[in-house]
Amino acid sequence: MSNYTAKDITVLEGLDPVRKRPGMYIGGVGTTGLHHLVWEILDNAVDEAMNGFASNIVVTLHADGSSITISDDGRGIPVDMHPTTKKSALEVIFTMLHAGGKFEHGSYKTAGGLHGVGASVVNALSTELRASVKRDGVLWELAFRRGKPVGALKKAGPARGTGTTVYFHPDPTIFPKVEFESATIRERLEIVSYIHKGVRVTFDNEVARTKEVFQHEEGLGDYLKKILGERGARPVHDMAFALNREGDPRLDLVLQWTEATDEHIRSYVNGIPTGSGGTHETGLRAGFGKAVRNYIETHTLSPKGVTLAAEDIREGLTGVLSVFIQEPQFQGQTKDRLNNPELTSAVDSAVRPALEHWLNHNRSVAEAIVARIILAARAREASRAAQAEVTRKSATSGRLNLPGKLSDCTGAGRDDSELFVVEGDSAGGSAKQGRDRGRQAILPLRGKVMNTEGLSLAKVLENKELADLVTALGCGMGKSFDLGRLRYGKVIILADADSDGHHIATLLLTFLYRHLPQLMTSGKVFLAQPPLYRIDIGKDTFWALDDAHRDRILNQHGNGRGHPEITRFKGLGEMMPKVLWETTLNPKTRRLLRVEVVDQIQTDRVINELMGKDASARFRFIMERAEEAQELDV
Ligand code: 1YM
Repeated sequence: MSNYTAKDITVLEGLDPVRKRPGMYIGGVGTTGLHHLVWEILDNAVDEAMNGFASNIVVTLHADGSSITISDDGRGIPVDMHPTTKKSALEVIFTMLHAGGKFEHGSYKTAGGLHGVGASVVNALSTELRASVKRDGVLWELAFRRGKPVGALKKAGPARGTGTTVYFHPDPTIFPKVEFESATIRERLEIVSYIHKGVRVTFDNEVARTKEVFQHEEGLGDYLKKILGERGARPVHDMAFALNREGDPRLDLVLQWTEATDEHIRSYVNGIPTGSGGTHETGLRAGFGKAVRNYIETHTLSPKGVTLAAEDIREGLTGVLSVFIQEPQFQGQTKDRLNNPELTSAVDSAVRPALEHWLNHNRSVAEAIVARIILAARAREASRAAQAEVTRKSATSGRLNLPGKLSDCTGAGRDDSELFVVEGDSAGGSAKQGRDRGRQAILPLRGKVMNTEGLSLAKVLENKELADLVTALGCGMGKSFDLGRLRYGKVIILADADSDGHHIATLLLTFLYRHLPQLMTSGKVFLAQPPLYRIDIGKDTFWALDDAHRDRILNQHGNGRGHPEITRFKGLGEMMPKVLWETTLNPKTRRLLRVEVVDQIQTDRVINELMGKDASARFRFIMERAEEAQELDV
């Protein structure tokens, strides 16, 4: 291919058909058709860069707004004599339809222009076209009017370096409006610089008197960063997945899962944007879908109680796909959907194994992605029911009715206020009397809270206790969750220090983790630590959280100070309001545990495994995790 000779060129026919029916060759004579002329010449320069011979492309939009010059520093279009036509190769390329060695031979024509007719079509539809070639130390020039050569190929002088420059002015008798849109050109050039990494593309806009240089060493990786920045989407993993496959089809891909709620994929075929997707995008979705599912199955990360849908895997996914194919077929109103059926399996079978391999070799990244996907699935299940709940609520009353058994706080700004979710009515009574009513609210829950693991939000909200809790919190749930509407600064679970209490705390945490996960991850959920023992030694009183704590206190303070008096509380309800205040409620003396979700996948799995089994094991697990997080002395 690099040893091009004139005999490689195949001649088909002259340019009359192009001028007679321009729409057949460029799709139409409107703005899109007009810009096709630019893309055709640009594609030839880009091909030269793609094949490794050019590294600079300059596009100049001239001051008249209707003429363009494109140049590259490649080998220069060949100028030698064509044996059968006795014309220079340069002339043949610009005057013969479907002419060109590279279209028919091993090196493929990658341009995405309609019918791949290239330079001769642009020439046929231009009042004036000038081609100059620097090759073998000579500057060659050949000019055309409406597709016909004006004079012979001439040596215009000596030349340093090599390259091709094409100037053209579209024919106003063909195009109703000959005015280029600089934004359209700029956008295409920028994309070219992302798709063909390293190539330096300059846009010299003489209309606006601006000059821009686009060059990206990281190619699509840089493009992805730009898209993430523009969309304000925070990645859920550091390293993006990147795939670069040479061959047919050539395929370049970058993927990154983000916290955004929608999917955002941009795709290109031969450098042309396919805004309506098509067969290549279908293959991409099938490929990453299967890769992720395989990974989840292989590592038994499937969440219980919820089935992963394709939309869960796609949620927050941001990516760019670029493919190069021989004969693209475009479809749809705006011809921006790829229709080549073979591309679906080609892209699928390229993406799936590569992504699966990458996930398996980047386990922490993979786990972050899987956690993101499981979260999406849970939120989807939750939102369906939440939607119904919101509808029901607003149908029955215009505003949120606070539950009757909530003893709300009377003053305090929201950040200062606290909601204590308390087990049982009698404990609720002590807490209500012992609290600082200005800033502390009490919501008593009757008896055991239901186990919500694996339940849909609709089922969960049939439970009065939990529905009341959600109402009191005020922040909604599922897709309508809004942390800004949370009515309290802290949500504190206050349960007995015994195993029943632990069970209830666990059930509540399970509910919050599953159905209001953002509340958990925002660090607003706490566990109160009521004492299990009161220990009086002499004049001193100590409070112990559990047996071990009791023994430590006795060892430290009990020696030689008379007989310690130990009282075990049967429950919070037994505690005098004043004692409850001193030990558990008073911010100056109490200890709170902040509940933190350190590792979502782990937490998800363990909650699944533990719920339904031994309650104390569950609680131990949650306490351990809570203690891993910072202990608070408020
Ligand atoms: C501003 C537009 O057309 N550059 C360009 C075009 C060609 C070559 C180099 C080239 C290609 C080959 C060999 C080859 C073209 N050559 C042909 C044909 N820039 C622009 N730069 N030597 C030079 O592919 O073998 C068509 S375009 F047909 F001669 F090969």
